[in-house]
Amino acid sequence: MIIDKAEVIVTSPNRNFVTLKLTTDDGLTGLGDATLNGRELAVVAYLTEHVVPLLLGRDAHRIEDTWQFLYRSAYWRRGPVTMAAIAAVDMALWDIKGKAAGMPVYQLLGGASRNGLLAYGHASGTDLPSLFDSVRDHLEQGFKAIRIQTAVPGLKAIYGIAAQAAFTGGGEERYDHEPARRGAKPVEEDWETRPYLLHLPKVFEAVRNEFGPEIPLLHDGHHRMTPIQAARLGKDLEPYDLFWLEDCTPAENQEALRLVRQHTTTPLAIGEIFNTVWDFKDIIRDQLIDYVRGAVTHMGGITALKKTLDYAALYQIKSGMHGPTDISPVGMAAAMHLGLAIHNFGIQEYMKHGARTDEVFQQSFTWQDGLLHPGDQPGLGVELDLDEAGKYPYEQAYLPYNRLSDGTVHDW
Ligand code: GCO
Ligand code: MG
Repeated sequence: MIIDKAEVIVTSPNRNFVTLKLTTDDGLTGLGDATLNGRELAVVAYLTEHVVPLLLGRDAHRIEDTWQFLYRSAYWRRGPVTMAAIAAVDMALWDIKGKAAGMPVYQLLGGASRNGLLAYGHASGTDLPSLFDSVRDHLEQGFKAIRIQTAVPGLKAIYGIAAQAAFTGGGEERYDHEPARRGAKPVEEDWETRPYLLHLPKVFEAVRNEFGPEIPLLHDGHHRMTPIQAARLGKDLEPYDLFWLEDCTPAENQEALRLVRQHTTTPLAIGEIFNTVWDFKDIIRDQLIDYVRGAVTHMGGITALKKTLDYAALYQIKSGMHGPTDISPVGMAAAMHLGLAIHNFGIQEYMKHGARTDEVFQQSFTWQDGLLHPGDQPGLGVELDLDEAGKYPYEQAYLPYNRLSDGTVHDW
């Protein structure tokens, strides 16, 4: 179980993915997801130049020790690049340990706490009829919880709306609003908060009238409001009983959530851009959120996110792990194993990957009756086809950014 080989694989079947593959001297392999949307090559360099040389010769069984070694020996801690690199190593080592034990990773984490993972999908529309069609389509696919994003009158292109998103994947195919666009520069989108605040409650009222009170509905504010704006939106949405309002304010200022919390009972979710337990420490302790949005891929791996979620459990705060298409099939598998094992699972975000991605990554998860399950293959249950991956070299892609109508750059 000595790490003999460490390869960093970049592939772009529908979008860019960075994967770490570790091989032990007894021939076991493990995969880890290190994809950081729009900054992929920074993680590739971090891994290739500074992590791979340190891994060779280490005991693959020592997951905690390797995590602590990579985190503490760098001296410069945290940050999305560092933590995505550590996450990839951590996932790959759990994958190897599972294969060595002949068990799926969720068994090593304590075994299943439930039959499957409630997952939500992304419905969106430029107007009510197209939004309703998208909701119906998700219901037909079996989703039992649905995120609602809508265009805003007067704004041309905003986050999360399928019909407004550009093509991302080599021409014929595209994700349902995967926001990163291939090209040398980020695309500019537009934003104004006032029309959004006026419009969104009407959309939720219409959706509740059409689809009834039962279905859990979610919404992503994508960091664009001030605390007082977010507080007002939370209040205005209370009649529509949201499962959560996500990223209502920029995540850096955690104190903002205290103000939002004082004004509304709409549940709050945050943390997809957080990268360590320290980002969550105060807002969990002060019970300012209801769901932890951290991704295994960006929070330093299974080891670190499990600790964060165990801490959240003390306060009845649940998981809501990030799962858009920029989390690779390997990162998604890690999320599913962790979500199946922990007691305080809340919901899992689930955006289907494109067909080419599913050919590069052979996966063993199942999706049935609105529930995800990671499957029972030893390890994480994902293998990477190197020949397929090699067909799709890296292509530069950036997330868009926002400007207000007067030209000011705004949170996207
Ligand atoms: C979500 C997220 C994503 C992000 C994306 C950026 O809730 O799924 O907000 O859609 O925009 O991960 O790379
Ligand atoms: Mg989000």
